[in-house]
Amino acid sequence: MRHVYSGKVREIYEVDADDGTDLLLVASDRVSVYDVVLPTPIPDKGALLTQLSVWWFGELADVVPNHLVSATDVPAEFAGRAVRCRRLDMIPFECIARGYLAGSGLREYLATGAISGVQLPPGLVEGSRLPQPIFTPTTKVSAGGHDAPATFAQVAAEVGVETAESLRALTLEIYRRGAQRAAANGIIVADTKLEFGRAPDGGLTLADEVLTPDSSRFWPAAEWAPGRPQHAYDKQFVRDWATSTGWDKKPPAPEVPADVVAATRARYVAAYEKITGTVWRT
Ligand code: Q0Z
Repeated sequence: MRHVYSGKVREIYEVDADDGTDLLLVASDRVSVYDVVLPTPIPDKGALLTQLSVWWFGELADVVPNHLVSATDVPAEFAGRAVRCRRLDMIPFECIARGYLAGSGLREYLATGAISGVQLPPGLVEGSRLPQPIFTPTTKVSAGGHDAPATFAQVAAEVGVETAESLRALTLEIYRRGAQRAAANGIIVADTKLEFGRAPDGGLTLADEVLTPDSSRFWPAAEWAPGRPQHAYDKQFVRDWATSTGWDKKPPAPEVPADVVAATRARYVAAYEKITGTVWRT
């Protein structure tokens, strides 16, 4: 097993397989707030997000093939919080679908009236529901830099118009499925970020993690109120607590008290249980 990449809260390893090399995507229990990783882990967060993503791969298997090889054939030290997956030739864009206005999409809309070249009506505010979900890809920028919006034409110029159309259709269909299932259980999926690659046979394949609170904005539907920043389904307690301490949002972050850890863990468990309709173990 060779370590090949570290993100803020996840790692990638290479592992030998019968037919070459597989990747191991390992999710930690670390959580980041205001882009800073907290010193206190959230127990089971890595497993909850990994198992939610694995559940979605199964649910979406009729829409698109995925990179998953096994969620159980992983080293014992990573049990439950890692997936073995096929290494793909990755598409060099983040495929983002948005149904609501937030984050970088909100900033771009306020500055230009459009997001990634998709024109939107005037008068929308932070948290507004969009007239329909839109495909707003971004270029991938390596460590440090921020992803930049890409228009559909830019994606098409790089990967071909046929592939760009497939990416848009798949991204919007996956968002629709996720948003519908979450909404039926009190969770708004404001947006979601997907990664695709090509398998050796050339087929477009869904990769990375899918419809988790780390790759998407989950909002409690009961608290949705356009015109102000929305409450994050998963991190709201820890954000509110961090603000209440007077922390300046620069590293290092303070240790998180046990009640805030427990409330945050309960949110990840609730998201998993509401979306999958199954009970989390332990
Ligand atoms: C996914 C990422 C993570 C940091 C590369 N099946 C695949 N084949 C080739 N590359 C990837 C995948 Cl999933 C790939 N990422 C995103 C995942 C930690 C970054 F666990 N980067």
